[in-house]
Amino acid sequence: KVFWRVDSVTELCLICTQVAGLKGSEHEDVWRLLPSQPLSSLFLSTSSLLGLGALASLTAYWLVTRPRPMRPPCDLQAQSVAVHPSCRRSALLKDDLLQDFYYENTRTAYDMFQRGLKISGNGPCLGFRKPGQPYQWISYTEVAQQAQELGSGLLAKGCRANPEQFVGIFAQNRPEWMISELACYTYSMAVVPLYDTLGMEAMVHILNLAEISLVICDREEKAASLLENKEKGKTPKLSCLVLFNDFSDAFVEKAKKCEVEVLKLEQLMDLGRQNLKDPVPPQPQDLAVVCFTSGTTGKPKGAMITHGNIASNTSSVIKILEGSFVIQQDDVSISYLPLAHMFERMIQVTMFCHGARVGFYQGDISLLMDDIKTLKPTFFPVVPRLLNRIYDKILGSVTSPLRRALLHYAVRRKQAELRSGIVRNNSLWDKLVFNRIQTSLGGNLRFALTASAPISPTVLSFLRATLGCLIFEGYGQTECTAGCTFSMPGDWSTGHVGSPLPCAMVKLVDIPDMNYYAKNGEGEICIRGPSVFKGYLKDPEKTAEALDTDGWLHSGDVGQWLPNGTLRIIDRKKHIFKLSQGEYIAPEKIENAYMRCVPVLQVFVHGDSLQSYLIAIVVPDPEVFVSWAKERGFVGSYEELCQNPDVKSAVLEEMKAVGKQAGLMSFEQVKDIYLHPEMFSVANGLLTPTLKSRRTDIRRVFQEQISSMYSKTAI
Ligand SMILES: *[C@@H]1O[C@H](CO)[C@@H](O)[C@H](O)[C@H]1NC(C)=O
Ligand SMILES: *[C@@H]1O[C@H](CO)[C@@H](O)[C@H](O)[C@H]1NC(C)=O
Ligand SMILES: CC(=O)N[C@H]1CO[C@H](CO)[C@@H](O)[C@@H]1O
Repeated sequence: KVFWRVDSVTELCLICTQVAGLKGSEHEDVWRLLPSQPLSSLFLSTSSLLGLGALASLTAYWLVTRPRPMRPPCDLQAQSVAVHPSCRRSALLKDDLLQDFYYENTRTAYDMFQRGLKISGNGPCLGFRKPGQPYQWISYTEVAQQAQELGSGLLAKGCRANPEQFVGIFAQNRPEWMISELACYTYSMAVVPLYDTLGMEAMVHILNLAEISLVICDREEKAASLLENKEKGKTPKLSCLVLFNDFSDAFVEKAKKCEVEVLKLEQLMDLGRQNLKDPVPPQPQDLAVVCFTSGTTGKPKGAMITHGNIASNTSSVIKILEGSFVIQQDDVSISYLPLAHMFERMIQVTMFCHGARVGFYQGDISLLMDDIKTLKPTFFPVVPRLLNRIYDKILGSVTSPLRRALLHYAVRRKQAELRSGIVRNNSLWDKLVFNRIQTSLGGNLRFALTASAPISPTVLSFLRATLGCLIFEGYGQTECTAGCTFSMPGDWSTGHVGSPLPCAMVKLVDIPDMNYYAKNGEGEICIRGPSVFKGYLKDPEKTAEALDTDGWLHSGDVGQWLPNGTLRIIDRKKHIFKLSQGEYIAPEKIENAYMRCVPVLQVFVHGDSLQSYLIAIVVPDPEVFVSWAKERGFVGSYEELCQNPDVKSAVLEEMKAVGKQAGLMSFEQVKDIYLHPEMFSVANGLLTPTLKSRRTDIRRVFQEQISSMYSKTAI
């Protein structure tokens, strides 16, 4: 509980009404003023706040800002409906028929842009800015016009107007990216996004696999890296590079030597203008994007996403939001998440479909906050990593104990409101405490969407309170066009990823190895429906691994149905997970490396996507541990040694040395261990009959040790 002492109720009201009327930096002064108020004791709580309503000024204020709870589109205790015992669909659907599209005339990504073009009345579409300047906008008509010209230019350069024609795009997010993509859609061509983190080897593989002859790049450096491979004869098909930016004569010369033509985007558009062709719109079953994902091992796989996949996913989201959040023409979204991934693309398509605007960041993530402040977006697509940063920053900026106490108190009050379905940014607490935070995000935010990795419930619920806007969480993967579940408007509880989107059927499948059974409501998450992809490009083997013969996509994630029909992600089938900074970890590989360490008999490496480092539970080898310790000057019984922190450090050092020898990366090394004196065995339920670790059970048994290792922050 937080105590905030002031002289009397009247005085408190005066302060409150005054603070509520203040803006921005003026709050600073109030903060300085508050602690010096004469202090007697008054306990500020809900009841005393309600008591304030008696005062005329506050009553008036309250009447104006009286919060209205949001009506959820379905019963929040029954968010999905069972089709079969382990298979569920959205409660928003009338029957088991899944949703393909929302607006009758928008069944492809191309249609969706055309709809925006029609309803926007030539409104602004794509925005960009130079450092320190306001945003400039390209209108819908201009975008459509330029796309048609660019597309005609591609045709003039020998591209064919059909979905087997792949065009590479290798650039940061900017208006030209969208125009290039739309140019492809206008003539039924498919886009293949390339991005740096794939690595050159993977990119060469992609260019050859998709037989790409033309790549659109933003800068000379990127084009030059592609050219190098052509020079070495690795990408024989590559014959044309189109650049957004200016480039050097030397580059053109070099390209000419290896028979690659270099063009500026405008040149290609000019060419198209002179040879303008009528659009050849795609069909829903046509490929729109081949999205290559880099796995932990092996070659990248190209997920084939059709126009129908895109239309169904976006439509589902529009459907879920129809009661609470309708995207309007004056909505603005900020584009900074890589367009090479489906998440960002889906968001843009949704914005276009409603004639709304998309503003691009300057291309420098360190300037993102400045871009956001200038753009004042209403819609903020975001990933957990960034939300964590915002959370840390807010907490870090509040240093005085009084302010910190007030912040936490205010957050709790807002969270209580959220539980009753009220989402607002104009409560007393918003004006008093959260105003500066909201202004730093432009002050216009209505809606944020987080996806791509799980978010910590603490952070999510804290930000829902402080930002005062809707924050949804989605779960999915590229192979089902980004999304398969989504949080239901009005359900502000955390710890789950919502219920199935109207375009997806979700079922759980037994994983006997890991002790997950569908009859207990647990198992591998499988998805079927119009948003599920067609397969991996020219890779029947990988496709068969992901898609079974009945069309179910096997996600590799382990889920659990909650009683209210929402889904919780509880594990990974293949024991591969991501750390919070995005590095993939295969714990079994690391365990095998540590097993070579003399004092170690068994080891269980743990980490998850909310943590940035790994820890381990280690069972020392009873046969050698005591003598090993003695050599290093530690005496005691096996059990005693396990409890000795210095021995623990010695074991950890030894493990790190062995890990380094085995070639572990620094993020793969554990940062702390717990020495456990009892072996994992089949009898105590920690090993499977085939002597593999029962990872979930080990995690459960050592819950306490694991959280205590993570709570030591000084690592
Ligand atoms: C509060 O939310 C509304 C829309 O719900 C928005 O128009 C307004 O700008 C927001 N204000 C702040 C300070 O975020
Ligand atoms: C749904 O169930 C989960 C787990 O039981 C719970 O945490 C969550 O609060 C529930 N949601 C609602 C809206 O009751
Ligand atoms: C347009 C849009 O919002 N698409 C969504 C598809 O589904 C995923 C997961 O639910 C969302 O994250 C995407 O935003």
